[in-house]
Amino acid sequence: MTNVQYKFPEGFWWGSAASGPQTEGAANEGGRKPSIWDHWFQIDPDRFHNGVGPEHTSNFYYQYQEDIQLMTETGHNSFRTSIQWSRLIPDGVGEVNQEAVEFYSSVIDEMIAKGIEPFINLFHFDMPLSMQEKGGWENREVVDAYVFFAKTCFELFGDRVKYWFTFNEPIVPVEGGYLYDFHYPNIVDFKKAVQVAYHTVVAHAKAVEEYHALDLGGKIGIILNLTPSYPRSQNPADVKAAYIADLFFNRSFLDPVTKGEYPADLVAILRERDLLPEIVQEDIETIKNNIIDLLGVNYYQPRRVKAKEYMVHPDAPFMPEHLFDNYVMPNRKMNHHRGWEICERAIYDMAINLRDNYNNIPFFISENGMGVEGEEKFRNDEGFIEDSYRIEFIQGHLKWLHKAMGEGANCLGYHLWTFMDNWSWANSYKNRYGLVEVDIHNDFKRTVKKSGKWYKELAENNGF
Ligand code: BGP
Repeated sequence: MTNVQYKFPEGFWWGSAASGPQTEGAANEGGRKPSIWDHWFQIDPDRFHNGVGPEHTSNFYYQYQEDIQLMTETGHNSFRTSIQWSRLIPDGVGEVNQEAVEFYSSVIDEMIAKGIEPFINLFHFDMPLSMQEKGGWENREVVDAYVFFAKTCFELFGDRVKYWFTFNEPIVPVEGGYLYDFHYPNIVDFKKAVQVAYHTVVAHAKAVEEYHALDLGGKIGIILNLTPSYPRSQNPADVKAAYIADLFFNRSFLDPVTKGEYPADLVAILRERDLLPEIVQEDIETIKNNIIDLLGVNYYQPRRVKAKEYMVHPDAPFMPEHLFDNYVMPNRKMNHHRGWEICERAIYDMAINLRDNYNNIPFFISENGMGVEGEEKFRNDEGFIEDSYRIEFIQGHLKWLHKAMGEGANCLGYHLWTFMDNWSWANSYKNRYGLVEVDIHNDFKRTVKKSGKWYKELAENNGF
Protein backbone atom coordinates (compact mmCIF):
# COMPACT_ATOMS: atom_id res chain seq x y z
CA MET A 1 0.00 0.00 0.00
CA THR A 2 1.43 3.34 -1.05
CA ASN A 3 2.01 5.80 1.69
CA VAL A 4 0.01 8.91 0.79
CA GLN A 5 1.02 11.95 2.77
CA TYR A 6 -0.91 14.54 0.75
CA LYS A 7 -4.38 13.21 0.13
CA PHE A 8 -6.85 15.19 -1.99
CA PRO A 9 -10.64 15.10 -1.75
CA GLU A 10 -12.77 12.49 -3.48
CA GLY A 11 -13.60 13.53 -7.03
CA PHE A 12 -10.63 15.89 -7.34
CA TRP A 13 -9.89 16.64 -11.01
CA TRP A 14 -6.59 15.23 -12.17
CA GLY A 15 -5.69 15.99 -15.71
CA SER A 16 -4.02 18.40 -18.01
CA ALA A 17 -4.67 21.28 -20.33
CA ALA A 18 -3.85 21.98 -23.95
CA SER A 19 -5.26 24.09 -26.75
CA GLY A 20 -6.48 23.50 -30.28
CA PRO A 21 -3.89 25.65 -32.08
CA GLN A 22 -1.00 24.13 -30.14
CA THR A 23 -1.91 20.49 -30.68
CA GLU A 24 -4.25 19.84 -33.58
CA GLY A 25 -2.01 20.62 -36.55
CA ALA A 26 -3.89 20.20 -39.84
CA ALA A 27 -3.89 23.96 -40.03
CA ASN A 28 -4.83 24.00 -43.70
CA GLU A 29 -7.03 20.95 -43.62
CA GLY A 30 -10.60 20.11 -42.74
CA GLY A 31 -11.86 23.50 -43.92
CA ARG A 32 -9.91 25.56 -41.38
CA LYS A 33 -8.82 29.07 -42.31
CA PRO A 34 -5.86 31.03 -40.90
CA SER A 35 -5.71 32.57 -37.48
CA ILE A 36 -3.31 35.36 -36.60
CA TRP A 37 -0.67 32.71 -35.83
CA ASP A 38 -0.64 31.22 -39.32
CA HIS A 39 -0.50 34.70 -40.76
CA TRP A 40 2.25 35.98 -38.48
CA PHE A 41 4.35 32.92 -39.19
CA GLN A 42 3.86 33.44 -42.90
CA ILE A 43 5.01 37.05 -42.87
CA ASP A 44 7.69 36.80 -40.17
CA PRO A 45 8.91 33.22 -39.60
CA ASP A 46 12.13 34.38 -37.95
CA ARG A 47 10.23 35.36 -34.86
CA PHE A 48 9.49 31.70 -34.15
CA HIS A 49 12.05 29.45 -32.49
CA ASN A 50 14.00 27.58 -35.19
CA GLY A 51 11.47 28.81 -37.72
CA VAL A 52 8.93 26.10 -36.79
CA GLY A 53 5.38 27.31 -37.40
CA PRO A 54 1.86 26.25 -36.46
CA GLU A 55 1.01 24.16 -39.52
CA HIS A 56 1.39 20.70 -38.02
CA THR A 57 1.78 21.23 -34.28
CA SER A 58 1.27 17.83 -32.55
CA ASN A 59 -1.10 16.18 -35.02
CA PHE A 60 -3.96 15.68 -32.55
CA TYR A 61 -6.39 16.21 -35.42
CA TYR A 62 -5.38 12.81 -36.77
CA GLN A 63 -4.18 11.04 -33.62
CA TYR A 64 -6.77 12.03 -31.07
CA GLN A 65 -7.98 8.50 -30.44
CA GLU A 66 -4.49 7.32 -29.55
CA ASP A 67 -3.99 10.45 -27.45
CA ILE A 68 -7.18 9.98 -25.48
CA GLN A 69 -6.13 6.40 -24.82
CA LEU A 70 -2.82 7.76 -23.51
CA MET A 71 -4.72 10.17 -21.28
CA THR A 72 -6.30 7.22 -19.54
CA GLU A 73 -2.84 5.67 -19.18
CA THR A 74 -1.55 8.82 -17.52
CA GLY A 75 -4.29 9.12 -14.94
CA HIS A 76 -6.60 11.70 -16.50
CA ASN A 77 -10.16 12.00 -15.24
CA SER A 78 -10.51 15.36 -17.03
CA PHE A 79 -8.79 17.22 -19.86
CA ARG A 80 -9.06 20.71 -21.28
CA THR A 81 -8.60 21.71 -24.86
CA SER A 82 -10.02 24.51 -26.97
CA ILE A 83 -12.23 24.72 -30.01
CA GLN A 84 -10.50 26.74 -32.70
CA TRP A 85 -12.80 29.51 -33.86
CA SER A 86 -10.93 29.49 -37.19
CA ARG A 87 -11.81 25.82 -37.64
CA LEU A 88 -15.43 25.90 -36.51
CA ILE A 89 -16.38 29.14 -38.26
CA PRO A 90 -13.54 29.66 -40.73
CA ASP A 91 -14.57 33.19 -41.72
CA GLY A 92 -15.14 34.27 -38.13
CA VAL A 93 -18.84 34.81 -38.81
CA GLY A 94 -21.34 32.99 -40.99
CA GLU A 95 -21.10 29.41 -42.02
CA VAL A 96 -20.31 26.65 -39.55
CA ASN A 97 -17.79 24.11 -40.89
CA GLN A 98 -19.37 20.64 -40.71
CA GLU A 99 -16.02 18.85 -40.77
CA ALA A 100 -15.03 20.77 -37.67
CA VAL A 101 -18.32 19.91 -35.99
CA GLU A 102 -17.65 16.24 -36.65
CA PHE A 103 -14.07 16.47 -35.42
CA TYR A 104 -14.85 18.21 -32.12
CA SER A 105 -17.90 16.05 -31.60
CA SER A 106 -15.81 12.89 -32.03
CA VAL A 107 -13.14 14.17 -29.66
CA ILE A 108 -15.74 14.93 -27.00
CA ASP A 109 -17.48 11.55 -27.46
CA GLU A 110 -14.20 9.69 -27.32
CA MET A 111 -13.21 11.42 -24.09
CA ILE A 112 -16.53 10.67 -22.46
CA ALA A 113 -16.36 7.05 -23.60
CA LYS A 114 -12.99 6.77 -21.88
CA GLY A 115 -14.22 8.35 -18.63
CA ILE A 116 -12.50 11.69 -19.17
CA GLU A 117 -14.55 14.81 -18.43
CA PRO A 118 -14.14 17.30 -21.29
CA PHE A 119 -13.36 20.88 -20.27
CA ILE A 120 -13.73 23.12 -23.30
CA ASN A 121 -12.25 26.56 -23.78
CA LEU A 122 -13.31 28.89 -26.56
CA PHE A 123 -10.41 31.26 -27.15
CA HIS A 124 -6.76 30.50 -26.64
CA PHE A 125 -4.87 33.44 -28.21
CA ASP A 126 -6.21 32.39 -31.63
CA MET A 127 -8.05 35.24 -33.29
CA PRO A 128 -9.22 34.25 -36.79
CA LEU A 129 -7.31 36.35 -39.30
CA SER A 130 -10.56 37.57 -40.86
CA MET A 131 -11.54 39.00 -37.47
CA GLN A 132 -8.12 40.56 -36.87
CA GLU A 133 -8.45 42.27 -40.23
CA LYS A 134 -11.48 44.03 -38.77
CA GLY A 135 -9.39 45.19 -35.82
CA GLY A 136 -9.72 42.15 -33.55
CA TRP A 137 -10.83 43.01 -30.02
CA GLU A 138 -10.43 46.70 -30.78
CA ASN A 139 -13.66 46.41 -32.75
CA ARG A 140 -16.99 45.93 -30.95
CA GLU A 141 -18.28 43.95 -33.98
CA VAL A 142 -15.77 41.21 -33.23
CA VAL A 143 -17.31 40.88 -29.77
CA ASP A 144 -20.64 40.01 -31.41
CA ALA A 145 -18.95 37.56 -33.76
CA TYR A 146 -17.29 35.83 -30.80
CA VAL A 147 -20.59 35.60 -28.94
CA PHE A 148 -22.14 33.93 -31.98
CA PHE A 149 -19.21 31.48 -32.06
CA ALA A 150 -19.61 30.78 -28.33
CA LYS A 151 -23.35 30.22 -28.62
CA THR A 152 -22.82 27.91 -31.58
CA CYS A 153 -20.44 25.82 -29.47
CA PHE A 154 -22.86 25.66 -26.53
CA GLU A 155 -25.68 24.56 -28.85
CA LEU A 156 -23.60 21.98 -30.67
CA PHE A 157 -21.75 20.41 -27.76
CA GLY A 158 -23.42 21.63 -24.56
CA ASP A 159 -25.42 18.44 -24.20
CA ARG A 160 -22.13 16.62 -23.45
CA VAL A 161 -19.70 19.32 -22.29
CA LYS A 162 -20.44 20.50 -18.75
CA TYR A 163 -17.40 22.71 -18.12
CA TRP A 164 -16.93 25.68 -20.40
CA PHE A 165 -14.37 28.47 -20.41
CA THR A 166 -14.69 31.64 -22.40
CA PHE A 167 -11.00 32.58 -22.59
CA ASN A 168 -7.59 31.32 -21.63
CA GLU A 169 -5.35 34.01 -20.15
CA PRO A 170 -7.15 36.90 -21.85
CA ILE A 171 -4.52 39.34 -20.61
CA VAL A 172 -1.82 37.63 -22.68
CA PRO A 173 -3.07 38.78 -26.11
CA VAL A 174 -3.36 42.26 -24.59
CA GLU A 175 0.23 42.16 -23.36
CA GLY A 176 1.61 40.31 -26.37
CA GLY A 177 -0.33 42.05 -29.13
CA TYR A 178 -0.66 45.59 -27.78
CA LEU A 179 2.10 46.28 -25.25
CA TYR A 180 5.18 44.08 -25.37
CA ASP A 181 5.38 42.90 -28.98
CA PHE A 182 5.32 39.12 -28.56
CA HIS A 183 2.03 38.38 -30.38
CA TYR A 184 0.57 39.62 -33.64
CA PRO A 185 -0.50 42.40 -34.40
CA ASN A 186 2.65 43.66 -32.62
CA ILE A 187 1.17 47.02 -31.72
CA VAL A 188 2.57 49.03 -28.81
CA ASP A 189 -0.22 51.30 -27.66
CA PHE A 190 -1.58 51.33 -24.13
CA LYS A 191 -4.85 53.02 -25.06
CA LYS A 192 -5.60 50.29 -27.59
CA ALA A 193 -4.52 47.66 -25.07
CA VAL A 194 -7.15 48.95 -22.65
CA GLN A 195 -9.84 48.85 -25.33
CA VAL A 196 -8.86 45.30 -26.25
CA ALA A 197 -8.86 44.16 -22.62
CA TYR A 198 -12.23 45.78 -21.99
CA HIS A 199 -13.85 44.29 -25.10
CA THR A 200 -12.52 40.88 -24.09
CA VAL A 201 -14.32 41.19 -20.77
CA VAL A 202 -17.50 42.28 -22.57
CA ALA A 203 -17.23 39.28 -24.93
CA HIS A 204 -16.69 37.01 -21.95
CA ALA A 205 -19.70 38.36 -20.02
CA LYS A 206 -21.98 38.11 -23.05
CA ALA A 207 -20.91 34.50 -23.60
CA VAL A 208 -21.63 33.72 -19.93
CA GLU A 209 -25.05 35.31 -20.37
CA GLU A 210 -25.78 33.18 -23.45
CA TYR A 211 -24.65 30.03 -21.71
CA HIS A 212 -26.78 30.59 -18.63
CA ALA A 213 -29.80 31.46 -20.79
CA LEU A 214 -29.53 28.09 -22.55
CA ASP A 215 -29.83 26.33 -19.19
CA LEU A 216 -27.77 23.31 -20.17
CA GLY A 217 -26.95 22.27 -16.63
CA GLY A 218 -23.19 22.86 -16.75
CA LYS A 219 -20.79 25.48 -15.48
CA ILE A 220 -19.01 28.29 -17.21
CA GLY A 221 -15.93 30.21 -16.21
CA ILE A 222 -12.75 31.77 -17.46
CA ILE A 223 -9.10 30.83 -17.13
CA LEU A 224 -6.84 33.54 -15.77
CA ASN A 225 -3.10 33.54 -15.27
CA LEU A 226 -2.81 34.90 -11.76
CA THR A 227 0.63 36.10 -10.78
CA PRO A 228 0.77 37.02 -7.10
CA SER A 229 2.62 40.34 -6.77
CA TYR A 230 5.21 40.45 -4.03
CA PRO A 231 6.76 43.75 -2.95
CA ARG A 232 10.56 43.84 -2.62
CA SER A 233 10.17 45.05 1.00
CA GLN A 234 7.57 46.35 3.40
CA ASN A 235 8.57 49.92 2.59
CA PRO A 236 5.24 51.64 1.74
CA ALA A 237 6.57 52.64 -1.69
CA ASP A 238 7.35 49.02 -2.56
CA VAL A 239 4.02 47.84 -1.18
CA LYS A 240 2.16 50.41 -3.24
CA ALA A 241 4.11 49.41 -6.35
CA ALA A 242 3.06 45.77 -5.85
CA TYR A 243 -0.54 46.86 -5.29
CA ILE A 244 -0.54 48.73 -8.61
CA ALA A 245 1.01 45.81 -10.49
CA ASP A 246 -1.71 43.58 -9.03
CA LEU A 247 -4.38 45.99 -10.28
CA PHE A 248 -3.02 45.90 -13.82
CA PHE A 249 -2.08 42.26 -14.18
CA ASN A 250 -4.51 40.34 -11.98
CA ARG A 251 -7.47 42.41 -10.91
CA SER A 252 -8.09 43.94 -14.37
CA PHE A 253 -9.73 40.62 -15.25
CA LEU A 254 -10.27 38.88 -11.93
CA ASP A 255 -12.51 41.57 -10.46
CA PRO A 256 -14.92 42.09 -13.37
CA VAL A 257 -15.42 38.34 -13.95
CA THR A 258 -15.96 37.46 -10.29
CA LYS A 259 -17.47 40.66 -8.88
CA GLY A 260 -18.96 42.28 -11.95
CA GLU A 261 -16.95 45.47 -11.62
CA TYR A 262 -13.49 46.93 -12.08
CA PRO A 263 -11.37 48.01 -9.10
CA ALA A 264 -12.00 51.73 -8.50
CA ASP A 265 -8.28 52.41 -8.11
CA LEU A 266 -7.52 50.96 -11.52
CA VAL A 267 -10.24 53.05 -13.12
CA ALA A 268 -8.84 56.14 -11.37
CA ILE A 269 -5.31 55.50 -12.66
CA LEU A 270 -6.62 55.18 -16.21
CA ARG A 271 -8.97 58.13 -15.96
CA GLU A 272 -6.19 60.40 -14.71
CA ARG A 273 -4.19 59.61 -17.85
CA ASP A 274 -7.13 59.73 -20.22
CA LEU A 275 -6.74 56.04 -20.99
CA LEU A 276 -10.23 54.73 -20.29
CA PRO A 277 -11.80 52.69 -23.10
CA GLU A 278 -14.87 53.61 -25.12
CA ILE A 279 -17.83 52.09 -23.37
CA VAL A 280 -21.38 51.18 -24.31
CA GLN A 281 -23.42 51.58 -21.13
CA GLU A 282 -25.40 48.36 -21.50
CA ASP A 283 -22.12 46.40 -21.57
CA ILE A 284 -21.37 47.60 -18.06
CA GLU A 285 -24.67 46.05 -16.99
CA THR A 286 -23.82 42.83 -18.81
CA ILE A 287 -20.50 42.60 -16.97
CA LYS A 288 -22.23 43.27 -13.67
CA ASN A 289 -24.93 40.64 -14.16
CA ASN A 290 -22.88 37.76 -15.52
CA ILE A 291 -20.26 36.56 -13.14
CA ILE A 292 -18.64 33.16 -13.50
CA ASP A 293 -19.53 29.84 -11.87
CA LEU A 294 -15.98 28.52 -11.74
CA LEU A 295 -12.49 29.98 -12.08
CA GLY A 296 -9.51 28.35 -13.76
CA VAL A 297 -6.17 29.58 -12.46
CA ASN A 298 -3.00 29.19 -14.48
CA TYR A 299 -0.04 29.61 -12.23
CA TYR A 300 3.56 29.58 -13.39
CA GLN A 301 5.48 32.33 -11.65
CA PRO A 302 5.08 35.19 -9.20
CA ARG A 303 5.69 38.85 -9.97
CA ARG A 304 8.15 40.71 -7.79
CA VAL A 305 7.86 44.45 -7.69
CA LYS A 306 9.67 47.48 -6.31
CA ALA A 307 9.03 51.19 -6.30
CA LYS A 308 10.07 53.06 -9.43
CA GLU A 309 13.74 53.97 -9.30
CA TYR A 310 14.09 56.36 -12.25
CA MET A 311 11.85 58.88 -13.91
CA VAL A 312 10.43 57.87 -17.26
CA HIS A 313 11.31 59.84 -20.38
CA PRO A 314 8.41 62.26 -20.97
CA ASP A 315 7.95 61.06 -24.56
CA ALA A 316 7.92 57.35 -23.74
CA PRO A 317 4.60 55.68 -24.58
CA PHE A 318 2.71 54.85 -21.39
CA MET A 319 3.31 51.39 -19.94
CA PRO A 320 2.15 49.89 -16.64
CA GLU A 321 5.85 49.85 -15.69
CA HIS A 322 5.77 53.64 -15.49
CA LEU A 323 4.20 53.09 -12.08
CA PHE A 324 6.45 50.36 -10.68
CA ASP A 325 9.60 48.42 -11.49
CA ASN A 326 9.89 44.69 -11.77
CA TYR A 327 12.22 43.39 -9.11
CA VAL A 328 14.76 40.64 -9.74
CA MET A 329 15.16 38.96 -6.38
CA PRO A 330 18.67 37.62 -5.76
CA ASN A 331 18.97 33.82 -5.56
CA ARG A 332 15.59 33.15 -7.07
CA LYS A 333 14.83 29.54 -7.84
CA MET A 334 14.56 29.48 -11.60
CA ASN A 335 13.46 27.43 -14.54
CA HIS A 336 16.23 28.78 -16.74
CA HIS A 337 14.87 27.15 -19.88
CA ARG A 338 11.83 29.37 -19.75
CA GLY A 339 13.29 32.22 -17.73
CA TRP A 340 10.56 31.92 -15.12
CA GLU A 341 10.98 31.92 -11.36
CA ILE A 342 9.75 28.83 -9.55
CA CYS A 343 7.96 29.81 -6.35
CA GLU A 344 5.74 27.04 -5.06
CA ARG A 345 4.30 28.92 -2.12
CA ALA A 346 2.74 31.54 -4.37
CA ILE A 347 0.10 28.96 -5.29
CA TYR A 348 -0.88 28.96 -1.60
CA ASP A 349 -1.00 32.76 -1.40
CA MET A 350 -3.12 32.89 -4.54
CA ALA A 351 -5.57 30.31 -3.14
CA ILE A 352 -5.85 32.14 0.18
CA ASN A 353 -6.43 35.41 -1.64
CA LEU A 354 -9.37 33.82 -3.49
CA ARG A 355 -10.69 32.46 -0.20
CA ASP A 356 -10.50 35.76 1.63
CA ASN A 357 -11.11 38.40 -1.03
CA TYR A 358 -13.15 36.58 -3.68
CA ASN A 359 -15.85 34.92 -1.65
CA ASN A 360 -14.03 31.59 -1.71
CA ILE A 361 -15.02 31.05 -5.32
CA PRO A 362 -14.67 27.47 -6.58
CA PHE A 363 -11.51 27.23 -8.65
CA PHE A 364 -9.03 24.71 -9.96
CA ILE A 365 -5.46 24.93 -11.11
CA SER A 366 -6.01 24.96 -14.84
CA GLU A 367 -2.31 25.15 -15.79
CA ASN A 368 0.98 24.75 -13.98
CA GLY A 369 4.02 23.16 -15.47
CA MET A 370 7.63 23.16 -16.42
CA GLY A 371 9.03 23.70 -19.89
CA VAL A 372 12.47 22.17 -20.43
CA GLU A 373 14.73 22.42 -23.47
CA GLY A 374 16.71 19.42 -24.74
CA GLU A 375 14.82 16.77 -22.79
CA GLU A 376 16.10 14.00 -25.08
CA LYS A 377 19.24 13.93 -22.98
CA PHE A 378 17.24 12.47 -20.12
CA ARG A 379 16.17 9.43 -22.14
CA ASN A 380 16.95 6.18 -20.28
CA ASP A 381 17.88 2.73 -21.55
CA GLU A 382 14.24 1.77 -21.74
CA GLY A 383 13.73 4.60 -24.21
CA PHE A 384 11.63 7.05 -22.20
CA ILE A 385 12.49 10.43 -20.73
CA GLU A 386 13.25 10.43 -17.01
CA ASP A 387 11.89 13.85 -16.14
CA SER A 388 12.21 13.58 -12.37
CA TYR A 389 12.50 17.39 -12.21
CA ARG A 390 8.92 17.63 -13.52
CA ILE A 391 7.65 15.27 -10.83
CA GLU A 392 9.41 17.35 -8.17
CA PHE A 393 7.97 20.51 -9.66
CA ILE A 394 4.42 19.14 -9.50
CA GLN A 395 4.88 17.79 -5.98
CA GLY A 396 6.30 21.09 -4.76
CA HIS A 397 3.22 22.94 -5.97
CA LEU A 398 0.73 20.33 -4.83
CA LYS A 399 2.09 20.48 -1.27
CA TRP A 400 1.28 24.17 -1.04
CA LEU A 401 -2.07 23.69 -2.72
CA HIS A 402 -2.90 20.94 -0.27
CA LYS A 403 -2.05 23.24 2.63
CA ALA A 404 -4.32 25.99 1.26
CA MET A 405 -7.14 23.47 0.86
CA GLY A 406 -6.61 22.32 4.43
CA GLU A 407 -7.19 25.94 5.39
CA GLY A 408 -10.43 26.16 3.45
CA ALA A 409 -9.45 27.18 -0.09
CA ASN A 410 -12.08 25.93 -2.53
CA CYS A 411 -9.92 24.10 -5.05
CA LEU A 412 -11.50 21.37 -7.16
CA GLY A 413 -8.63 20.04 -9.21
CA TYR A 414 -5.21 20.26 -10.76
CA HIS A 415 -4.45 20.31 -14.47
CA LEU A 416 -0.88 20.20 -15.62
CA TRP A 417 0.37 22.09 -18.63
CA THR A 418 0.42 19.84 -20.58
CA PHE A 419 -0.58 16.35 -21.73
CA MET A 420 1.90 15.95 -24.60
CA ASP A 421 4.70 18.15 -25.91
CA ASN A 422 3.18 20.84 -28.05
CA TRP A 423 3.81 23.99 -30.01
CA SER A 424 4.41 26.90 -27.66
CA TRP A 425 3.67 29.96 -29.80
CA ALA A 426 6.79 31.92 -30.69
CA ASN A 427 8.84 29.46 -28.63
CA SER A 428 7.63 26.76 -30.96
CA TYR A 429 8.96 23.35 -29.81
CA LYS A 430 11.86 24.79 -27.79
CA ASN A 431 10.63 23.90 -24.31
CA ARG A 432 8.75 20.66 -23.72
CA TYR A 433 6.04 20.49 -21.09
CA GLY A 434 4.33 17.16 -21.70
CA LEU A 435 3.70 14.03 -19.67
CA VAL A 436 4.07 12.41 -23.07
CA GLU A 437 6.93 13.06 -25.46
CA VAL A 438 6.12 13.91 -29.07
CA ASP A 439 8.85 13.28 -31.61
CA ILE A 440 8.14 15.89 -34.26
CA HIS A 441 10.84 14.40 -36.51
CA ASN A 442 9.45 10.88 -36.42
CA ASP A 443 5.76 10.85 -37.35
CA PHE A 444 4.81 12.59 -34.13
CA LYS A 445 5.54 9.41 -32.22
CA ARG A 446 4.25 9.51 -28.64
CA THR A 447 6.21 8.06 -25.69
CA VAL A 448 5.03 8.38 -22.10
CA LYS A 449 7.67 10.05 -19.89
CA LYS A 450 8.47 9.09 -16.30
CA SER A 451 6.20 11.93 -15.17
CA GLY A 452 3.32 10.42 -17.15
CA LYS A 453 3.68 7.11 -15.36
CA TRP A 454 3.95 8.88 -12.02
CA TYR A 455 0.91 11.04 -12.81
CA LYS A 456 -1.19 7.89 -13.13
CA GLU A 457 -0.16 6.80 -9.63
CA LEU A 458 -0.86 10.27 -8.35
CA ALA A 459 -4.41 10.16 -9.73
CA GLU A 460 -5.04 6.59 -8.60
CA ASN A 461 -3.89 7.37 -5.07
CA ASN A 462 -5.60 10.74 -5.15
CA GLY A 463 -2.41 12.20 -3.75
CA PHE A 464 1.19 11.29 -3.07
C1 BGP B 1 0.43 29.60 -20.91
C2 BGP B 1 -0.46 29.34 -22.09
C3 BGP B 1 -0.19 28.07 -22.80
C4 BGP B 1 1.25 27.60 -22.80
C5 BGP B 1 1.98 27.87 -21.49
C6 BGP B 1 3.47 27.68 -21.54
O1 BGP B 1 0.57 30.97 -20.75
O2 BGP B 1 -1.83 29.32 -21.72
O3 BGP B 1 -0.76 28.16 -24.07
O4 BGP B 1 1.91 27.98 -23.93
O5 BGP B 1 1.72 29.16 -21.01
O6 BGP B 1 4.13 28.85 -21.86
P1 BGP B 1 5.07 29.04 -23.11
O7 BGP B 1 4.38 28.39 -24.24
O8 BGP B 1 5.17 30.50 -23.30
O9 BGP B 1 6.35 28.41 -22.73
